[in-house]
Amino acid sequence: MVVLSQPALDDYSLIKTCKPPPCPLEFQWWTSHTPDAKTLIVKACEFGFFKVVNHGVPLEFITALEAQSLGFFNLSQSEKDRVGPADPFGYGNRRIGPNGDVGWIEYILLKTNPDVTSHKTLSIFQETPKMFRSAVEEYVSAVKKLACEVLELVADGLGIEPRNALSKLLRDEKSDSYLRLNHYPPCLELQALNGINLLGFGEHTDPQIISVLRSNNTSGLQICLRDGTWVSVPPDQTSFFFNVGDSFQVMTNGRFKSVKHRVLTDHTKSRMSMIYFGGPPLSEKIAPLPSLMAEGEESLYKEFTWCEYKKSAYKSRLADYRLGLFEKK
Ligand code: GA4
Repeated sequence: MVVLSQPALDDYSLIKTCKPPPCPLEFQWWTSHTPDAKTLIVKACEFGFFKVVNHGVPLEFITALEAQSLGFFNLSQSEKDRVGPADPFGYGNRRIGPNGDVGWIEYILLKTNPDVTSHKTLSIFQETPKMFRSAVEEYVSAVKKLACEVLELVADGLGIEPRNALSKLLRDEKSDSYLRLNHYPPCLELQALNGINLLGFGEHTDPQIISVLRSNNTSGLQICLRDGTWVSVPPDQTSFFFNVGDSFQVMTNGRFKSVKHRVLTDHTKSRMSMIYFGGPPLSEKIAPLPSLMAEGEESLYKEFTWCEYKKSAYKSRLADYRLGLFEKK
């Protein structure tokens, strides 16, 4: 039996935060009821991060999954450890990825298209109440539908035909998409130290096409602006936050930006977030869409498949600039 010791408090990065910086101007708000929604959504993707309101995902799906996840995180450590450590699927505690990254977090990472190889996904479902599996399934299918609607609107805005050219990658039964349920406990040890926060999830970009995040009403999520400033995203438990992933940046030859983000822990309140990572099938070639290329425009990136990118991502540290290896010099 291998027993992994937990990292000590000194192993976590401490972040000194001054006054929370204001919300950036570029921060985009989008509603499907706006007539020029397709233009706005393209602008939002160029920025790389936006919030979707009036999304149509039933509130009961959101609250059911939050309650089921909390039920799991409230189990004793030994019960949770039965479905860990994350490999990358399953229950993970403090360790993120296979290369030494740590954060003040515990989580469940699941494949959304279960197959026999994702044994950890199956074992989580076997170890938790039946309600957990149905809450995951209902939530994922509603959020995936929303992500596909957004991708179709983006396709309209960019003039990509057919309009399901992007969304079909997420709808494909072989789509390599994940659901991540994150629990950031409050860090009581740091309560007395005003202005010092623990890093819950270190800075990174998401490798996939698009990520859809919903959190409870606790702050912590920050995004990095082009000039390197970190800004806090005000929490909004009724909306979904979208971010462009590395693959989407490549598919638009750098026009859309995969924005760096991170999570700082709150001293007093626990933060819960659930993120759907929409990825293509493993064999999909990730390359700029021909219809988006101007005459004579060259791809900024070497050719690669999603499988190759993912393998390379799992050899990297969280904060690494993963696309660097695939850029044409
Ligand atoms: C970041 C986005 C998703 O959470 C994730 C993460 C994955 C993991 O936690 O297993 C990675 C990270 C993420 C990128 C680099 C590698 C892989 C941890 C890590 C150090 C599930 C994903 O797809 O990539």
